[in-house]
Amino acid sequence: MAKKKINVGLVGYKFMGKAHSHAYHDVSMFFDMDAEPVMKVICGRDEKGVKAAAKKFGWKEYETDWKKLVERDDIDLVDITAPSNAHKEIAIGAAKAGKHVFCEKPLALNVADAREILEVVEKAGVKHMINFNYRKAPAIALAKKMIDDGLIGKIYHFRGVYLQDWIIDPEFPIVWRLDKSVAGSGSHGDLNAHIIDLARYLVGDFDCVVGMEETFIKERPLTEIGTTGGLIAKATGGRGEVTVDDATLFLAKFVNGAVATFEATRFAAGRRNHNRFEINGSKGSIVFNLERMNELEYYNVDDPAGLQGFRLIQATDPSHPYMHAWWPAAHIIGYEHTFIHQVYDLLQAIANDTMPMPSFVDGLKCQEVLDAVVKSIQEKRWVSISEM
Ligand code: SOE
Repeated sequence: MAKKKINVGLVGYKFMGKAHSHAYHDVSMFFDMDAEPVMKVICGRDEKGVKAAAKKFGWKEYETDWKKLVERDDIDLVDITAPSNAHKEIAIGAAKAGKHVFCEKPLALNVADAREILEVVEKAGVKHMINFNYRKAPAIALAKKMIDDGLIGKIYHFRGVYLQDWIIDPEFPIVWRLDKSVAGSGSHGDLNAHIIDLARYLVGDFDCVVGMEETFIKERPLTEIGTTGGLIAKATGGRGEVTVDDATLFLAKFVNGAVATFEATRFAAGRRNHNRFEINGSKGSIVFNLERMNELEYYNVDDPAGLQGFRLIQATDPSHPYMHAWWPAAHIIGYEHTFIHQVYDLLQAIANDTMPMPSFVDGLKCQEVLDAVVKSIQEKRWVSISEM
């Protein structure tokens, strides 16, 4: 039987646009799919840039207006990789036009907007997925299975850090990720969003939080128009105010009684993309570090005395999550593969009429924690998630 074709319209063509394009391009080469993605249309405001991206990434056509894209009859799925302040309008427009929606994190600039987006997609009856791609790293999916199988017992601690250093130079210019009106927040929404989601996935729902934040460099050069790409940009002569946090740290309690610490910063010299967590339970511990993303450390309290210690599991065996589709054991995979796994889960869910995970419900729950931390900083107190 011919596979169902899913026509994709992608908004955005920079760092995340490229990662998503690559995922659609490669997914059916490796995974057996119930549906086939068609890289139909890529959309961006700058015609020259989007036209070049369409050619380079393999999209059939391009558009310069997302409103036209979402109204097209030949699009089934709208994928949003534009900056955070554009998520709400595009996601709502796409859902109202009957399209399935896939959106980059964080879902919105605040809880009220995230809630509105969720209401609209649910009312429209479309599939929705948020791109918390680290859930799809085989080692993390394996950690989830080990926890669900009871291998580390009752969880006591989650200790998460997401450390970067790409803006440590005070002369690095103000790109959109440093502009509150576009990004919503700085390291908090960009990096804590990921580790909050991982904590929810692996430990459970949050109960309450208390946090602190710092903006170390309060003023920076402006960005020369057209020079932004990924995490690079050129400075102009003018200067402007940095309106987001450089670092946000917080403590949390989970509903199941576990406790946690979180730290997100863009000022950890030498830490380029250090997304690491440790989970301690009554029967053992699990440690993950994105810089060694094919590995998972596991400690079992029941190992014989005298032989105890952390063992290193290579999460590359064909029996590990997603790894059947790739190479023989220990032929490692990378960052871009997490997007392929995410897109695989999304397309399979659409083909089989199920809701992909993580969905916008997870996007909203993450936003509630993000906003609760901000409220706790503003009001200098513990904030319960139920207040949000
Ligand atoms: C930049 O901080 C960034 O690309 C984030 O936006 C991503 O979500 C994260 O996966 C890596 O770092």
